[in-house]
Amino acid sequence: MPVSALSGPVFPGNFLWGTATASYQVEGAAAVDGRTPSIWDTFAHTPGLVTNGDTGDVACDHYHRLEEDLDILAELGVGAYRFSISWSRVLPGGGSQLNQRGVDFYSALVDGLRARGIAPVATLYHWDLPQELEDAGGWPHRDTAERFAEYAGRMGEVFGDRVHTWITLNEPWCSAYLGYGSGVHAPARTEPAAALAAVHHLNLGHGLAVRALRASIDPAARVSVTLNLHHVRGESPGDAEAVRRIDALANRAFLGPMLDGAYPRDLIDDTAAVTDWSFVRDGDEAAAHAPLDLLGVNYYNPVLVRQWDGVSPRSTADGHADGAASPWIGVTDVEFVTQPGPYTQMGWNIDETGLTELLLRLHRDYPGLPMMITENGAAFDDVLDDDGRVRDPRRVDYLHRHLTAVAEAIDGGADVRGYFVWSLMDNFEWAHGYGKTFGIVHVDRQTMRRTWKESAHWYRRVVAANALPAAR
Ligand code: IFM
Repeated sequence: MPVSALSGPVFPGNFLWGTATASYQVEGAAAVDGRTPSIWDTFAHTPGLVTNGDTGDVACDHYHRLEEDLDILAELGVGAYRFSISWSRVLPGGGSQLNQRGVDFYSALVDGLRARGIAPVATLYHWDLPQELEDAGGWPHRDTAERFAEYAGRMGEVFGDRVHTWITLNEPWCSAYLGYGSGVHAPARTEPAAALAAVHHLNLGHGLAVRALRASIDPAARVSVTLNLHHVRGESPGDAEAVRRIDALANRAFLGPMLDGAYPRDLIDDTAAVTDWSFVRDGDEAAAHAPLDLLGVNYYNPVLVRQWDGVSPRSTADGHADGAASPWIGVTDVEFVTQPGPYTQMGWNIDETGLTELLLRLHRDYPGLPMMITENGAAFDDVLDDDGRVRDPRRVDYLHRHLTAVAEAIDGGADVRGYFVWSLMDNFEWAHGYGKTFGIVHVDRQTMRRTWKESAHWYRRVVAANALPAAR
């Protein structure tokens, strides 16, 4: 890779730089203009489920501060912005009647981005299922996949001439395993078989949605899905079986149907005690396998596993196992090993080498498929100093490391087309509430005032140069 005047790697000429957010995490206006509750409204309003009793009722008030936030994006100089559409804002109750006021909000967002030369990247589902669809069974129920495809088609009809890239699902791993397995996410169910049925109906819904989108959008628009693929390492060569098990559940459960048209046999065998997978009907795997233009990759940290000896206390340090139930359905003989620091505010270890390795693996396994980093970033306990500055050198260091890792993957042949920082601004970090701050822009919880952190100033320079500085 060439070296810039900044002396760090230069990215390819058409590399897409962006930032990302999600509807429930930033919009607020939860009961405004016809929006109805999603499973996250219900979850957040259930006492004890979210730290401090925080909710997304107001979030960052992005709904009412759209112009200000669009101007921040323009000043950052990013080429793209990844946001998500709240299903229950545009189709209240998960029904079929379009809510014009909800549509108007996203129209203003999309048009405001385009007017500023920023490409809209729209995620259709970032975890906020309309509550009525959960009441009817949620993702373990086949009908939800069909409803999702209908919703996708409607969005394609409305925004299909203006959205640059569509992402069907964000991190279906979380929707299925954290929502229905460990229950630390909405809808807080702890039903292992239902979690695997949810995996399947998310895969199916994705494939049906891709087809529905393609029928209505500009043929030049790209269609993608975002997966939080886990880069799984074994503690020693003897842990290969543990790696295979976790890779099957975390990664191949989605990559298999979506990109290869079949569930991996080992996944079906590993989970045979939990379900017989009879919810997979003839033709479903082919339906889930819809050609994609891009694969969205979210990366935060690698995981380290080993075979459990069955005697010593079993370690579950995977960063997600804070509920009583496990998200790792059917896995009783694998331990998640605590990795060396440093750690982010989430307790996630910082190790960018996993990102290079993951991208090179995907490049090997799916050689013709371009990729985009649709999320990467870190939470730290940032402080707004008396002089009005937020000094966040650890975030700058994290971003520099991970962008260097992306550059190395590109050097190794991986076709990576873009990078989106998670997140544009501090926001509602799900069950952790507002205490975990990922933003490059600080949001004052009382006044909603936005303040650029030093990482935002740094990112602006990187975007402008299309290159990294040599030193962090
Ligand atoms: O905030 C989340 C986001 O919604 C999905 N990916 C991971 C982020 C950090 O936890």
